[in-house]
Amino acid sequence: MNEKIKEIQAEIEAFKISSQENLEQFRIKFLGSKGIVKGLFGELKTVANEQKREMGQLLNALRKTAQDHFDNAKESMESQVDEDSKVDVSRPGDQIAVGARHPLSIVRSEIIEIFSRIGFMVSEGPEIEDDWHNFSALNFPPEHPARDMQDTFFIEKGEEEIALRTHTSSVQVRVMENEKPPIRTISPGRVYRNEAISARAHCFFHQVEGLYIDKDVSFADLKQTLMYFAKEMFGEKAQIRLRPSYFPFTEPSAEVDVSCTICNGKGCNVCKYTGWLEILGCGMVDPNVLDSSKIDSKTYSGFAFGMGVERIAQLKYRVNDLRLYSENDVRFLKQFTPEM
Ligand code: 2U9
Repeated sequence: MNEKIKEIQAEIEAFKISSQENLEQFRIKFLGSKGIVKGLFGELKTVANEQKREMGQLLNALRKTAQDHFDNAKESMESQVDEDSKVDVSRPGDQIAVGARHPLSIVRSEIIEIFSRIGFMVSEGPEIEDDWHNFSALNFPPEHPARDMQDTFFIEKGEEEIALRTHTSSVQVRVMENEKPPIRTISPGRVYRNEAISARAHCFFHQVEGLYIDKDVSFADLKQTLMYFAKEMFGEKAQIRLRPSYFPFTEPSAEVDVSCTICNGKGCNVCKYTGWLEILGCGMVDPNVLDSSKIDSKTYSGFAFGMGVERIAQLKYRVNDLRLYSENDVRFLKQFTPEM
């Protein structure tokens, strides 16, 4: 038995463990419950009593040799894994390129937020409209030039005229048809006009139009609402002025300027030395428009306004070419979201 133990000792020491598979084979062969070492312990009972103590000590030493061989191989294999994959867990991770919000989206959200703080709801509607909601209900006379193919993209001409909406007032006509006053709503959305594309014109752009209908709504309410908007959007120092204008759907109508945000009204090349920048149009809703949507113009009055989101963004960000908004050049787009 002494000889046998020596042979196995040599066999253990010579066993090269180079893989997880080898390691498991070694364990089963020498240290397992049916392994060689266990088997030798079983043979102890056949050994003469006077040799039992010595053999026991030899077997314990053998078991320790096998266990040490196993533990060392396992440990060096584990450190090998780290060495091979060379993972530096303290390294900062790769940066993930995040997208940026589109400037028109940022400005649209800001406009919506400003008006929602004074109780305006948001209403949306279809971009493809019928003649009634886009023109007739808004008091456009049959011969109005906007009804011309040159100004509007028609999808179907004839009895039932279908076109891409030219303003989001059409959405507000739908609100008036479906809801009773008081109505306080804004309609953000894309609108289409048949224009040649240039730095100052595009065949689509974005609007936010507002409508407020109730008993006793006055022009003073309109002015104060727009003053509040201008100060929230352009800062506490902003002033507004109203110039008379004309729209088929409002009477009286006005165009609204804000004091130049660059020179505070002193005059500079942005405001062309006038001190003022045009930002929106507005007016009292024409009684014909109320009556067309079955809102009694003798009981109710209202004001409305409309603005181009591109125009507001242009003043806020000094973007002077409308085409930039739809070219999706990432060098342009990534400039508007503040660093995170
Ligand atoms: C209803 C009745 C009236 C909305 C209005 C304007 C004046 C206006 C322009 C600003 C620049 C369009 O984007 S723009 O080209 N809009 O000047 N819009 S009043 O009037 C309405 C809306 C809905 C039922």
